[in-house]
Amino acid sequence: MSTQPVGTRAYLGLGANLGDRAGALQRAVNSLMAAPGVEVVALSGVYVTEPVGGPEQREFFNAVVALETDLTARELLELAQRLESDARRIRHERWGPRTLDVDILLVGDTRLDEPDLVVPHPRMWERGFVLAPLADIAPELVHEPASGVWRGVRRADVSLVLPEHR
Ligand code: X6L
Ligand code: MG
Ligand code: MG
Repeated sequence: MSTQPVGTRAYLGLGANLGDRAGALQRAVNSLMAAPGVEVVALSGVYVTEPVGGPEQREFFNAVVALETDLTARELLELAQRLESDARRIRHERWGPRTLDVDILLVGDTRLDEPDLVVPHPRMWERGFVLAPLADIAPELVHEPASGVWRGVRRADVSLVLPEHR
């Protein structure tokens, strides 16, 4: 039995490198499942990834989730920011450690170029910590490296789960 509306396929990138990293990613998935107008349709594996950019900091856990949604990219950004705020994300320095990061990667064929929201995410195609998990659930979108492995990226020993629809 389907619950929520379905519409556009969207992909969100999740990252965390402070506190309970796996817990933060799973709570984000749970909140997305509970959000009106959003159905989570696929979860990537969880990857342990070397931090890119910013200060010396702990390794990240990264994952990608696929949604079917009737929300716009802008509405998805507001939802993403609510999840970050629920995770008590505090912005110290640029590219610094965070309890939860939720990035809008792709929203159907939406193209947006606004000061606070660029879709598709302009740097996603260069980042192994996005492409490795994205390849799990949308391999047709990803050119895997000739070496067959993403640098600085390995599978974590934890997985995300989809809670039952309510
Ligand atoms: C030169 C200078 C080359 C800066 C790259 C790349 C900066 C990515 C910021 C860069 C540069 C970012 C994550 C992360 C961040 C994450 C991992 C960012 C924003 N977020 N590293 N670094 N996972 N592994 O989610 O993406 S900060
Ligand atoms: Mg990010
Ligand atoms: Mg972000």
